[in-house]
Amino acid sequence: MAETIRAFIAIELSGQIKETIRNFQERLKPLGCDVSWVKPENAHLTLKFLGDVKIKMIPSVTETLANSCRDLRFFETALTRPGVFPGLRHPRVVWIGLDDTEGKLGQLAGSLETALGDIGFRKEKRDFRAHITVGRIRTLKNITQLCDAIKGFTVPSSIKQSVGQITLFKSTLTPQGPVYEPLSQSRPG
Ligand code: 2AM
Repeated sequence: MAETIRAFIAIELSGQIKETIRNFQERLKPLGCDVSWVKPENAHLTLKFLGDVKIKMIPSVTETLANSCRDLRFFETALTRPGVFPGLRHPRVVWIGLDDTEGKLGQLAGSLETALGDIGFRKEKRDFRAHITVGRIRTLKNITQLCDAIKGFTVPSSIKQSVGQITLFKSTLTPQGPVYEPLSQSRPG
């Protein structure tokens, strides 16, 4: 049997961003919705979900990340606003956005997509949207209250996130929720 691990590539978030996520969730939790909230300490910005990866592929994934990072120049982004995917009519995921008006996050995700495609990873069909998932909606219980509260929440514009490193994570699904473990980190060369 091929040994695999579930893996993804992400940007780790600052303590200040995690604190904002915690505050946002604390505002929404009393609404009594049926949402599985992401633990703030687990929150991240996913650049590429790899799924089940053969362990023997991990060194070439790490090398691909290092190569993609060579063109990465340190930059800053900031939290924008919260929202839901795919839209208010069928909300499934609660998120907070990250500013990508300059397209740098999209370019980074795109270059990873291309480089990982070259070593056999399936291309993501959906367009990249710079977001942090903060909750997954299980049922539509009290959904109107949830959507109204999300629309009414203003994220302080001063909350910045620096992007100068990408992390390959191992994800282990447990009954208590996913456990994420960094396997390697790549920085600009
Ligand atoms: P997202 O919800 O932030 O978009 C780790 O599981 C991360 O991989 C998740 O935070 C999720 O990012 C992303 N991901 C993308 N596709 C996924 C899938 N099919 N199953 C699980 N996670 C996926």
